[in-house]
Amino acid sequence: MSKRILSGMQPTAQLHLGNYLGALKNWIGLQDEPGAENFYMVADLHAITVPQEPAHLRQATREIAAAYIAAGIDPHKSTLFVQSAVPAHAEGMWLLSTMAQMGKLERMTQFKDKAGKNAERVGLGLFAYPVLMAADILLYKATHVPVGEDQKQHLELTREIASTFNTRYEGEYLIQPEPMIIGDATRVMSLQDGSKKMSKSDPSEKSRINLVDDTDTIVKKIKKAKTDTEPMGDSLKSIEGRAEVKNLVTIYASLAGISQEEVVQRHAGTQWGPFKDALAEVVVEHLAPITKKMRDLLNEPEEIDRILETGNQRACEVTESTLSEMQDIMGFWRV
Ligand code: AQP
Repeated sequence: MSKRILSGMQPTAQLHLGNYLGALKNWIGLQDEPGAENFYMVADLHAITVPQEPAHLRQATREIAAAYIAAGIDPHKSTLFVQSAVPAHAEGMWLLSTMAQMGKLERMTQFKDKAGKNAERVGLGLFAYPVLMAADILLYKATHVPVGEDQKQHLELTREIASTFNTRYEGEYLIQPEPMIIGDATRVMSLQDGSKKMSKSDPSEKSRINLVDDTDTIVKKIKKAKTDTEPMGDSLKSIEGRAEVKNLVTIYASLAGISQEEVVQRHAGTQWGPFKDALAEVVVEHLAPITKKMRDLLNEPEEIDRILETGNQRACEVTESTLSEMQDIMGFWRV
């Protein structure tokens, strides 16, 4: 059976270096896997599980599509679409929600983290998020889903929901997707706190490098990045337990395409000023072409919209076929 790959990001804010190194950069290579069909969505229905300002959501949706294309998602190779423009996602979610157990949803660590002490007051959407994710995946009969560690639990739930559907209706209708753990996916931490992941929703702008940041901003943010008082060590072992230092080494290695050990050895004993200068150079060199392409695309929003429109149509074709198959199987009335 051929591979179908599906993934997406939420337009909650602009994409940052963590989104790029942890996900987007890895999607680019997947487009050339022989026989693989790739779908990449802007997950705006997921974004509204926390309140969004409408004009901001609309703009962020375009910006994320621009970031995908600028980073190398090729609309000739992949289907690039907006989740809310494909009605089957919301409809499929309802059908699947009847097969998702409350107890399992309650155990999702992302829900517990995001709801915090406010679990009684958060919206149903945040609780049901993994069921929408299951619909996203199962409607495309996706075989592989590139996920970070944090999404593995949700993907396991998707597999269980597919299995419940198949058992209840006695057939192998829905495909149980495999997680695709990308070998060199990088977890990038906040520039201000090495124990927290770099995140769109971190209130501190200094904590992250956005893909749209200009050279000056990148240099300033890296200069202000937290380190410690010791200079660079001389081996990876010597920087163990130094979360902020390890994070800067990780970013350097991922963007320069060399090992972390090599980064440490090249800069052994270096003070943080010169190391940060070298790191800023690597970051700017890698991101500048992407940022430029993103800006060019955003100056031509009709081109982005045209690409999305084509992708939305393809996504509708695929999902409507699965949805009507599910509806028939479940016994919905048809003329
Ligand atoms: N710091 C990170 N390091 C590596 N990978 C990361 N991802 C996110 N942050 C890092 C990966 O990016 C993809 C986008 O996921 P998302 O848009 O669904 O949201 P998220 O994972 O919740 O990312 P953010 O940036 O932290 O957004 P907010 O603040 O809105 O929640 C995923 O593949 C994720 O693993």
